Amino acid sequence: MLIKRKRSWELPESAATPESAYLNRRQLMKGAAGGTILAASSLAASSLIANPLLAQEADPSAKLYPLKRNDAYKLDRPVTQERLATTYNNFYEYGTDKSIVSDARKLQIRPWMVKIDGMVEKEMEIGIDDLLVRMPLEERLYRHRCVETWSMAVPWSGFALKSLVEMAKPQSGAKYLQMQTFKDARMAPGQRDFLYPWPYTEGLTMAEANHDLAFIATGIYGKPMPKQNGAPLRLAVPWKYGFKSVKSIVRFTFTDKRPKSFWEGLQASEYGFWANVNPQVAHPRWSQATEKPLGSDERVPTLLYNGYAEQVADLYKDLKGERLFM
Ligand SMILES: Nc1nc2c(c(=O)[nH]1)N[C@H]1C(S)=C(S)[C@@H](COP(=O)(O)O)O[C@H]1N2
Ligand SMILES: [Mo]
Repeated sequence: MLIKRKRSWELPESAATPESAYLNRRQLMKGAAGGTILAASSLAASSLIANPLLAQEADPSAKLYPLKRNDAYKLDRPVTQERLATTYNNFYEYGTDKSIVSDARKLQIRPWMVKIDGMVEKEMEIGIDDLLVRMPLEERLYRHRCVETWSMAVPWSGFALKSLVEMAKPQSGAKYLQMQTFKDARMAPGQRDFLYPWPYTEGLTMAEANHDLAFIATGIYGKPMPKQNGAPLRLAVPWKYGFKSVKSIVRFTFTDKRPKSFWEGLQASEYGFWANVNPQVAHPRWSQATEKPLGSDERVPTLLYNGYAEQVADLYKDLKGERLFM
């Protein structure tokens, strides 16, 4: 059998060689903007490089944005530059390095049907634009901490996950909410790699899904979600490592069985179901004590539950036997 690659790699590998891809990109941008006289065509090209959002086709939901910010969600640090948060991405469907912006253009975001199934009163399917009309949309400032130790702070647009749960009317026996990314190798070349357990899957307990902080993001920086960030809808659970925040969701399944996530399926000894941020619990191969905000030259201390302990610690008080931080 053909094994293309060894097994202890992936997320970790980029932790070891962090921002090289991004730095190259930045040099490219500098070069493009540096010339004083630019022909019209190269001017257009350089603005595409400088702002990948411009390089995407118009999003039919664009008129909904920007949304009113909910000031209850505050940051303790500056907002990450838009250009960094929208060009330095993890999206394995489009490749394992961080520079997947141009590959992600293959993602077709309309029509986009979202299925809600499993232990619900009535299974349903709803198009993204109908869903956006039904949900209470707002903007929130959230931190994001990748297990690889880079971090960012961004304004997400979207709605509380609990609003979707309410619409779904789960049965009383439902214990977990499983969320899945689309599976279509024609628009996601990475999915041709059969060593990964596609589709990307994540899950939360019902208590987590109903927590105020659990958010479905449909935009960022006051605009519809760029493809590379997980258009047209992705999860944002800021007290957990970034891999929990599954992108480009097509299915929400209510179930009484704990979902097995993509990363658990690959390497259960390193990536678990809970994945709550804790600076004192090291990943088996590196420390989680500090992090590097995108765009910063210095590492800063990582906080318990990524700074959201006050809001979420209670969710876990009766779960001491669980591996909550992996
Ligand atoms: N479908 C899917 N969702 C995903 C991933 C992925 O590879 N595929 N990567 C995860 C990881 S590891 C992180 S850190 C965040 C990155 O989100 P961003 O690119 O918007 O910063 O998306 C998460 N969601
Ligand atoms: Mo991540």
